[in-house]
Amino acid sequence: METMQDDAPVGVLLMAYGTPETPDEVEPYFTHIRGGRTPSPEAVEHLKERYRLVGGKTPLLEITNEVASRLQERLRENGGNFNVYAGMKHWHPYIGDVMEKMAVDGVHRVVAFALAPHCSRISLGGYRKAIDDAQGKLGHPFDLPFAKCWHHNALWRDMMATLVREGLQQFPEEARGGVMVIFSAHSLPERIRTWDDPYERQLLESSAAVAERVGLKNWHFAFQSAGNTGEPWLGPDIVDYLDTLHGEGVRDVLSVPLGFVSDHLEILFDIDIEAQEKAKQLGMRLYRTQMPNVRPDFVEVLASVVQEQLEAPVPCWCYPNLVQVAPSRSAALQVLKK
Ligand code: FEC
Repeated sequence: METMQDDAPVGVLLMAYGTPETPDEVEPYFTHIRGGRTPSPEAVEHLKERYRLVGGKTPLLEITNEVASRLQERLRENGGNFNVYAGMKHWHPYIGDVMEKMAVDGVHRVVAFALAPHCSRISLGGYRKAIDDAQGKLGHPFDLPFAKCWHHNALWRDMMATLVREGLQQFPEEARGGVMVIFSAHSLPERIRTWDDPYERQLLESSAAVAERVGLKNWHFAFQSAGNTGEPWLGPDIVDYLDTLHGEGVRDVLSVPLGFVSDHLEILFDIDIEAQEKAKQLGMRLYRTQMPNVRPDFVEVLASVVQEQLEAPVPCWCYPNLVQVAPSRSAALQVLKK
């Protein structure tokens, strides 16, 4: 039987959505997203076309790997004993395969969280399931309290406020006061309302907190990237919402996709191509904030999420009945404090 070693590294598992690397990978990737149901050939072609329009593939994996490496560097400052890993929900390297590697590396204590700040059972539940499946399969004694959402993290809200301030600089000074800021996040099927999912509430809370930090008067929240699954999804959709704003006389818009943390298809296509085209048709000026990607202040945000999770794990709304056990504090954890 395996025994836990005190000098084993603490594992940090950053989880992201996953992205296909080639056009041939689009169909199996899409099938995985759909829980094994093969999409229609038309839907696959449509998705391939979106990848083609953003340059053939998206940088999601590279960015996630790079941020993992920078976070590891940060956590190891002053001798901290951390290994940071990146695992994907819907494509390689799958979360389960990465957890196998963590077991081989002798990791027992793990902090795992999705690179998505807000909580919904549909979204975070998929990450949780990937972890549970891997734990069941590996039979390795991981001490792994599932990380909650981290939308309330003060450093993240401060960083988002900085991104909004920087984003506003793209407009001429005299226009800035009239810019409408639209915060957005991935839409989900409307049925999440029937189980009192906290997703919408958290998104509005985050948007209001960031708006308050910047001192914004003109802001709204809209959803984006709704799927085509034959059931209603949460709205308003950002592209349609541009029509509404145009009707109200708004001409300058700053898009702030605060539900995401890196450049990927939902940003590079849905905002930079689709929403941008709509804005152009309407004669509106649309700029977007930079994504956190590998910014140093984002690495600090992630380090603080790790620290918070190690010190005081809070039950995740999606799994309120799970008993959350904090990994015991050790010297390795103290180094987070500068
Ligand atoms: O750059 C890339 O290649 C990947 C971009 C990508 C991210 C992402 C994030 C989220 N999704 C969320 C929910 C859903 C639900 C469905 C769904 C479908 C897709 C499809 C693609 C896709 N998502 Fe995604 N999502 C990304 C990409 N997503 C491609 C399939 C084609 C389409 O519908 O557009 C519907 C599943 C179904 O059909 O049954 C639900 C949520 C997030 C934000 C949290 C996170 O990042 O994990 C929520 C990035």
